[in-house]
Amino acid sequence: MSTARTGASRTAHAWTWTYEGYDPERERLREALCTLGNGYFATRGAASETSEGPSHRPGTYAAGCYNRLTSTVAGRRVENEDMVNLPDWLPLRYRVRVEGARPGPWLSPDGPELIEHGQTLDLRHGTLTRRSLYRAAGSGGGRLRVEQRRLVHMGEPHLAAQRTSFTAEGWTGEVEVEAALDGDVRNEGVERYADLANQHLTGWSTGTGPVTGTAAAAAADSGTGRSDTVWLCCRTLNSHVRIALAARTRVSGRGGTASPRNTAPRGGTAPRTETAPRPGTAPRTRLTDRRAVQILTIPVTSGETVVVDKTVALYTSRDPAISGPLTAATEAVRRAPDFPALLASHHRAWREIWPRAALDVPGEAGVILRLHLFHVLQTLSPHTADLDVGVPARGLHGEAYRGHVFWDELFVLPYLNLHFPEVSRALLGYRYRRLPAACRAARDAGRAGAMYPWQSGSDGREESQEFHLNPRSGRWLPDHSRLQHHVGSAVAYNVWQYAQASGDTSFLYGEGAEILIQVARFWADSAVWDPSLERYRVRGVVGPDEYHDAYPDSTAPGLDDNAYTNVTAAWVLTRARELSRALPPSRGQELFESLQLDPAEPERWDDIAHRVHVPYHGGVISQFEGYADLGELDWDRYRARYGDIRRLDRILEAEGDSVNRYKASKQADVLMLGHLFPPRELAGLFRQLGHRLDDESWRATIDYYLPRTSHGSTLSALVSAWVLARARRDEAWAYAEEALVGDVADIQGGTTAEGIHLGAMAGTLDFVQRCLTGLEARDDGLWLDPAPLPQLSKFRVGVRYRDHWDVDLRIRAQRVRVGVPQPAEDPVRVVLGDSESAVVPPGTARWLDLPGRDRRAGRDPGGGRVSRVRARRRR
Ligand code: IFM
Repeated sequence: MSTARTGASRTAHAWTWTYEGYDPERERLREALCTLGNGYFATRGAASETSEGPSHRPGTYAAGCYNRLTSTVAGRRVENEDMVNLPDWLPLRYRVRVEGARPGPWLSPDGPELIEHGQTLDLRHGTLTRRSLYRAAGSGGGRLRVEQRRLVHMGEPHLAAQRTSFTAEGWTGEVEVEAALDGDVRNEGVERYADLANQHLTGWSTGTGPVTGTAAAAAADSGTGRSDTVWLCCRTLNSHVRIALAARTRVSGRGGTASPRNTAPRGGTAPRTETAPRPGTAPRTRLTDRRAVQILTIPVTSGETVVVDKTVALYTSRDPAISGPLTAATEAVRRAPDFPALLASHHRAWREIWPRAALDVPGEAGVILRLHLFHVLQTLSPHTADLDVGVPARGLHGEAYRGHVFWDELFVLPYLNLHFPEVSRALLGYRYRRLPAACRAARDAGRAGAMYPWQSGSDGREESQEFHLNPRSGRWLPDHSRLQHHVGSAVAYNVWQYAQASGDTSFLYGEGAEILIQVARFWADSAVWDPSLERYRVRGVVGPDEYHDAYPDSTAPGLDDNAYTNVTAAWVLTRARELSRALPPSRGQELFESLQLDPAEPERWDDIAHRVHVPYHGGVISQFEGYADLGELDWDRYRARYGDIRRLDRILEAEGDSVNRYKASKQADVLMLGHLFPPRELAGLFRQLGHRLDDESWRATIDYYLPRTSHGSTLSALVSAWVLARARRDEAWAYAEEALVGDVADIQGGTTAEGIHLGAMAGTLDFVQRCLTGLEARDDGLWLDPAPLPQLSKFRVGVRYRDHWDVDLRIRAQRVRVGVPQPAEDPVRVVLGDSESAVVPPGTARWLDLPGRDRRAGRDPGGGRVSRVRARRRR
């Protein structure tokens, strides 16, 4: 193995992530972490030289582009909808021909010619730069130095580009380059799905040159070979989304010449056209039904650098304001400026975005947070505001969970609300447009209101699989995760949070009210009165802890009275009732009529919101009714035996046992309540339900569940850090650290390679933004209750609070500074630590002293003042 492939390492600076060396074992992880995207589409950071072999999983995904296929698993036919891996625009391979010698082999990081390799992800500018040094075969010690810079344009969401520079060192001859658009791709990014159908594309055609008419005209026009542009179009098999890519490949920096030699195709079917050799810089083309290849042979002398620019446009038939994707794509590459100009405008677009996402945290935590921010913004950018898409749990970075939308948006929207509210609103629009599907699902289940699907894709039907594979046992098992009806409360919660942060009453009273009321109706109709308990009960559900999906030895799936589900349902019912009263009268009447809402319904909501069952055992909240009867797991034994027991469910199933028998959670479930609701609000909710939840009992709950949680989801460490930051500060950092390194260190054992964990990434940003600051954006002002950790005691966040675009918050161990920029008209009212308030006029900043710690823990320390003395005008 060459030195370049050993000792591969990563170094991170404030704005760059650099990987030195080539490590085939970790290449797929790097591909995920070096993904470039713009909210419209994203491309994994795969090598352009090869797509072959187990180390490479190139992938390009357009937000919201799904297709449905049927497979046979465990003797049954199952249907799955996947985010489609689109034709690969990256391929660009090369080889050298030293003067007087035969052509060398095609060069790739997997080959023996590799001497050095490294790559740098530049977060500030949104580029990936790959650097390689190869032996030049037949040159007697000469080398080829290659540098490739790639972008997926943040300003022009349909464009991407790749500049590859070749420098001959110690030899003279030619560099032969083959650039391609490759439509021969499948969804092969996740090994567990290998038994499932994965060919989502069909109906390929390729051609050259610009296209002004229909695809048929384009096809007739193809094959002239006189253009520097090739195109490829195809469609998805069942959803019939038409996809078109066009690529323009040019030599710059030095003229190239077409070579008279033929080159063997890299696979696929035989060439349809082979253009005649000709001088000039336009490449030759070779078109097969699924590949459009451009070939360049570029003379080069020792010490000289030649540059090949590949500019690509991607459109689909889902795009607005186009006559067709093929015309749009060929037109876009025709009009696209050269690489330096594209790079400059791409930089400009990022320069506009970064200030809206201001988050300055010192040290390594800050560097990782910036990477998380980068990937969140690449998945959900300002372009998302124009799309009908939801929050894909694994970003646009891989195929895990098939690009589906879960409750993970609960960890994403609260961050976006305070920076890109228009994006949050669009994401809620995705849910609103699927409200009819959720109402149908509820009706089919014999319930009223809206039952949002646990996994959502194109049209809002339930996309959860019916069977999942346990890779440990090789068995396909029934999947009951669709019983996670709490996802509806997450949607409702996001509606409320968005409205609070943005003040967007037109949304709240409009689409938002409909969502909230229909989710409330679902809970009201799901709650069944139990006279023996004198409580309402919600039966047959699965909570956020996905391990428990049935009672031990029961043949029926589902559990009763999951505490998280019931308490959040009570919250939804309360908000729905409140909102139904607060609506402007005309809108209220309209809504009651259109939803055929009986005026008695809100009364019933209120009753359930006060009397839904929350089970307890031994003084702590039970995760669900009957939890107390489960056995204790011998955690030490399992750790000693298996090491990593995050996927305890799989371990136990492979042993012929079931995790349903044990007090063992995959992820924080009851504790999620402390993530959603600040202590005051949570205590109030429990009071409403007739229970006392004080600091002591909440701490006891945390102490009970943490040691019984395996953290088999990246969300779990985040939620644990969140609740500990308020309840057991000294213990919070260990979990915060785990949440921070979750993806960069791939701590879930290979899952990041299949796509980043977007919820956890955004959740860490929100951890700093809302948990450590105690920030609540309310009608009457910005409420702050900072609880900085010793390891994260100094940071800055800029937030957009309603009409105030750039409220600047600086947290220090003992103080907080609130700055309000000049152009605002109104001052911002700040409420600190529950009682003290200050007013910060536009153009000023104020330092406020933090109240004492004891006070934040719920006891009155008798001290803690808001300092009113340090207000000063901003310069
Ligand atoms: O939504 C999550 C769930 O909470 C844990 N398993 C993965 C899902 C998608 O990220």
